[in-house]
Amino acid sequence: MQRGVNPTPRLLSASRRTVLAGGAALLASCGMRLSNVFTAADTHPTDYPTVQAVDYLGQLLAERTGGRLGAKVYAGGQLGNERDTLEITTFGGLDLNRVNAAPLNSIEPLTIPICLPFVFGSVDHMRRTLDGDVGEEILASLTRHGLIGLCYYDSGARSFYNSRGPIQSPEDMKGLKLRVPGSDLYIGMVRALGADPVPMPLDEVYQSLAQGVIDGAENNWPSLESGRHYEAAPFYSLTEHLFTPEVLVMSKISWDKLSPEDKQVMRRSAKDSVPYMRNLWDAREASSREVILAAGVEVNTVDPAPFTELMTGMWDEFLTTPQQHDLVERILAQRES
Ligand code: GTR
Repeated sequence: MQRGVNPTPRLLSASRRTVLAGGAALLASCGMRLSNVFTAADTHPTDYPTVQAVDYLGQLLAERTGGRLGAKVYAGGQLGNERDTLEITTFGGLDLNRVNAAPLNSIEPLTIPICLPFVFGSVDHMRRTLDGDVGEEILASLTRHGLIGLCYYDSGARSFYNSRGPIQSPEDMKGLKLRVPGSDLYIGMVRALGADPVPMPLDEVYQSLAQGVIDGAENNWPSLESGRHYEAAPFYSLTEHLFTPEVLVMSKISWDKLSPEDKQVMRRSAKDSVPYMRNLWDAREASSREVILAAGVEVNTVDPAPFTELMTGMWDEFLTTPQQHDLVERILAQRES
């Protein structure tokens, strides 16, 4: 494997996608891979569990190949938002990308079942399902889009937060302008509750909350804390409507340049980074909760019944193929009785 030129964050910030796209195309036309240190993107900062998990994966790769392979994470969204970096990954401008499953919905419809509200009843249910054949099938479906699905990471439960007041029932959501990731499913979900969905990338949420462009959003404890969104939206209502996982993908272009042995090392190391990530996640969820509560955020539990009814009522709109229905049935079959 040849050592190539690694894109630097400084170069990328000037005109991120264009420069990256141009560089990748040039290297691809020369038949070179970018580097044996895989470039990885993440929207979260360096202390976030997903970033640390990919760092750990890099260490495993280095250990297992005598330093021949490794990974370098460009954290904090410095290479662009998830939709953009996914596109870049598909054409080989990035080797690895840790994204949420939601932006994959518009790329591969088989990712929709694991993003449906209330499809998972708990973190254990989500972990168990994704560790089994359902998880593997969805990862494999990404290959036809130029992405190798390597593993899932945790993302806890997502709930609504806003600047107006506690949400006790869907009635309280009428007319709220709520940010959602760019996924039709999330847009439909917020509409089903009577609120106004505003799709936008994560890095614009803090500013938009502070300026009153949006009233709120929905996310897990660590994202609410890490992006300091709670400062501008001090009401967190525990709807726990989504357990959408994170997904680590590799560019198929980068993958195809690996030897069969290195492919195995990559797959095994990615899987081995999952328990490491889950430990970090559990600790981070607890510490984020403490920070948020200490900051005086009003946190309330909700009766999930009316939310479940409205949000599961829109599932069928997004399940258009027998394979998707089959996945949903198999996910539900793994619920605790
Ligand atoms: C976070 C997730 C990010 C991103 C973000 C969002 O929980 O880790 O990958 O998807 O949510 O809402 O955009």
